[in-house]
Amino acid sequence: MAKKWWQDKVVYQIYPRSFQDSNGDGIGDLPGIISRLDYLSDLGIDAIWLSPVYCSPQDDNGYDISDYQDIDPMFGSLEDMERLIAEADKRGIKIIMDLVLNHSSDEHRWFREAKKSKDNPYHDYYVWRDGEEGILPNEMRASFGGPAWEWVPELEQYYFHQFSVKQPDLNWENPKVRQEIYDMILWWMDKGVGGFRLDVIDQIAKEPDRGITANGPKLHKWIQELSRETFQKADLITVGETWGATPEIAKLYSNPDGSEFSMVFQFEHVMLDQEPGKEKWDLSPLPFVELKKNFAKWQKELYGCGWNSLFWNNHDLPRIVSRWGNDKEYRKESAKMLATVLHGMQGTPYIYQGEELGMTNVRFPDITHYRDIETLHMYEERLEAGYKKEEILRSVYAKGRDNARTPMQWDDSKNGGFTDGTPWIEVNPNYLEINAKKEISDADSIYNYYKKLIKLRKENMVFTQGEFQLLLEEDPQIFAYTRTTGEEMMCVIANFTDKPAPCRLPETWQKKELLIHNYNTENIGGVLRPYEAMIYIDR
Ligand code: TEU
Ligand code: CA
Repeated sequence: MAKKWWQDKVVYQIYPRSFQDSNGDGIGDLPGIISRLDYLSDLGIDAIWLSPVYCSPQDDNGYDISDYQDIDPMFGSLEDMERLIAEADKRGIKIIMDLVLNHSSDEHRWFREAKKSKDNPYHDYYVWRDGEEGILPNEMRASFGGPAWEWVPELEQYYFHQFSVKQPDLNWENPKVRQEIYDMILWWMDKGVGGFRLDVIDQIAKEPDRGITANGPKLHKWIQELSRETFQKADLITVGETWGATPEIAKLYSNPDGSEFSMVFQFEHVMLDQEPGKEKWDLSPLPFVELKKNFAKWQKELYGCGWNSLFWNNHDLPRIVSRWGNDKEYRKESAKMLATVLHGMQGTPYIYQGEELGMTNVRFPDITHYRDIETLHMYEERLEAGYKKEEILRSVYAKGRDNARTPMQWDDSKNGGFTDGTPWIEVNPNYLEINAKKEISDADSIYNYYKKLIKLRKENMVFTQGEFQLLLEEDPQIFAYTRTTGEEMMCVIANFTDKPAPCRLPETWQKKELLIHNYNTENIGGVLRPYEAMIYIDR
């Protein structure tokens, strides 16, 4: 498979409202991001995936867009966006915009028109069903609670929404909708954006009458049209968000012929600590051996015929160091170990803001401190269903999306240097201990470890090209694998637990060059210390 320009790049995700506030209103903004570009450039990343900054009533923090071609005043202006693209470009950093194409906001002009009458030219931009009040077209449920159908009395029709009531689904069956979308994307491409992340793109081809949400029959036909009409006109980096992807499907999405996307986010590993048929809030432990086998499956199946994205975190997921690491006595070791294991694999690594600092989950004392629509709905639902408050909070502490959304911790000044005003969501009180300023100045920090991993990827082809082989498959503590090209071989070895781990690896590796190691003192053969991780290379 011919190498693509983006294959050795590293992407950093910014959740704009929580990154850096510049004007004291407590909400992060574009000028704030611009002021932190040097920080990102120093880290060594190549692209920024920017969560949505378009005009939005913010029902779902910008994933409900009311104007795709303007910036919400809360975040700045179109000029600020152009300046961000230009300033990032000066530092060799591309901007990846977040496209939410499955739904718009109910405050989008299209939807306001659509609601006026059945023969309004925009009516067919959305998904409607005739009906009777109180008798839903079917049983389908929306992601953020309640039915997926909302009654509009003036039209005597229901509209379909897979997410909140304020996120009506767009009707991709309508060629006019698709054309509007392509024109809008071309307009952004013209502004010099370097790529796109496509929100819940596997749900655009829904067929509600058949209960189909993800992976509808027309999905790939439409994605290929979308790609042909837009991305392929420039050499962009594109990544689809696809909760329903299997390796089989991901090979289509990331076909090296470029007919769909560069790659997709797949979520199988993220769902391993959730039992089938249960919700993510019903906590269950991570089956570690399954995790290894799952990664190995994706690494093997996409090798040479697709491309993986590598991530532990995003704005919807809890902080990885709290989730599968240890955010107490081994925060530093486990954060570095998790980074090692992920960055050693084949694919494009995504770092979520604060991950490089080892930022942790947050535990607010009660629900009034939380902001996320998903968490708030779930809380109400579970209270009604008879759960105890403490029990629900335990789920929120483990899985709530606000864990990832507390403000970026820049230094030990008020609000962690995020804002002079009152932050829209409270800063994690551990900012005195965990912050960028401290991390940058400590040579042994998590930040500097990430920096080194990013650099290693650029310097050693085996990171991007090597073939993956899982070692010690059934070992209950150790995650180990090799990556091999014709010239080089590297070996990633990690203890995933807080207990010493006897390591039955060929000792010869220990005589090879050590690329990176999360402990300062040499490993004494035979046993890995808690969360100990390293990468050896044989040239
Ligand atoms: O997320 C897709 C999605 O399905 C999420 O609702 C996910 O299931 C949930 O967060 C896991 O608990 C995307 C965006 O990343 C998310 O922020 C949006 O809320 C959602 O789409 C709707 O646009
Ligand atoms: Ca602001």
